[in-house]
Amino acid sequence: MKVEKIVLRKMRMSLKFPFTTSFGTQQVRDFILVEAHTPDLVGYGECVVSGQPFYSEETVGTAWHMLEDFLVPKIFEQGDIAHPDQVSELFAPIRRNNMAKSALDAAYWDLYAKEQGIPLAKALGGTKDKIEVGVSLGIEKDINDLFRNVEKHLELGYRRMKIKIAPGKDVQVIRALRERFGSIPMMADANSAYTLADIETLRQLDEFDLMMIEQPLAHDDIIDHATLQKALKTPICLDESIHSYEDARKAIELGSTRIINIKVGRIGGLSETKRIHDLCQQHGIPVWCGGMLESGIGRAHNVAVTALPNFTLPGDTAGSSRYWEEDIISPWVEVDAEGMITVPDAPGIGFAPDREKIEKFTTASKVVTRG
Ligand code: OSB
Ligand code: MG
Repeated sequence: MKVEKIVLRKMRMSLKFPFTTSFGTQQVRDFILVEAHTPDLVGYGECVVSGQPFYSEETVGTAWHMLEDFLVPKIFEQGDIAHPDQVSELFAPIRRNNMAKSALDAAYWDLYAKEQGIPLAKALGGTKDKIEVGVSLGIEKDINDLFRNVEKHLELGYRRMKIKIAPGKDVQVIRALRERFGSIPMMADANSAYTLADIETLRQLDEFDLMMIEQPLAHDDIIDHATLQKALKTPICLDESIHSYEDARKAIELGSTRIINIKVGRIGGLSETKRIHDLCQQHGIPVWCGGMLESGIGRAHNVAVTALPNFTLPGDTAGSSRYWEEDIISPWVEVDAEGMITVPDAPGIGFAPDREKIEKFTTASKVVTRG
């Protein structure tokens, strides 16, 4: 891939709604877009950081620094990159900063698929034409707002409801939803709001037949989760705790998780996604694709990875219109009445970037040319 120019863009978009989790509320989405230009084609990647280090330690500022001062220079020092797997290999000596790394990995994967003239899903080894999706619903002050949100997304066809929980907004909320909506496919995501001292509360959730409880305990834990899993019927799904193939291997070995939420940014890219996907498949651990409130670019990558065969549970990749008044791709990611997204068959991510909208939401940019 003869990349001659890499463009970094700081982006700011506003969500249609404030999204509240156990670690805070966000409505403004600050993130970074990466473009890898050859004379003929452009590969796109989204760096799913946010303005604050609450979900992970990375922010727009730290990722910009890593991209500008280390990752882009490293790519340009290297001769030609023939396959996108080489991007993560090249970055391996640099510790962590996975979201920053992932943005370039994703741009090279898109570019690679475009050069091959095949959809990104195919380039990754995807086998599905359509993917099944659910929706992640934030914490609401008034339970009636949550009821309305669940009702709306059931009507739209979404295949499962993920309910954000936090201490004081857990057992009562899930019970109220079960009483109102019956046995709909439902799960809870705690974003690390509990400790083993809360085991009784977490055990009470067992009664509601949830598909899983996502990341109940600390963001960096896999030991206490193993203890908790032994005390629960409901499967635990790890999100924040898994940053790599090695993390996944150890968590599986310890019995800390029965399902893994794969977020491409959190684990450092699409090549690592494939490795973790394959590992989980060998161990009978289903995976699904998590979300970071992505713009259309990151969303398109999520659609592509979900075409891999062991993404057997509905992901958080809701349609563009759930999040945005204006998205930066055309067409938008759309969910049909059965809660499915059709995997595009155009080359690369298969959704055309809307250059006008990209410019509109760019707050700063930097062009780096191969020296
Ligand atoms: O824990 O999965 C999470 C959003 C931001 C940070 C963390 C999480 C989430 C979501 C939203 O749950 C998923 C989405 O709709 O993109
Ligand atoms: Mg989560």
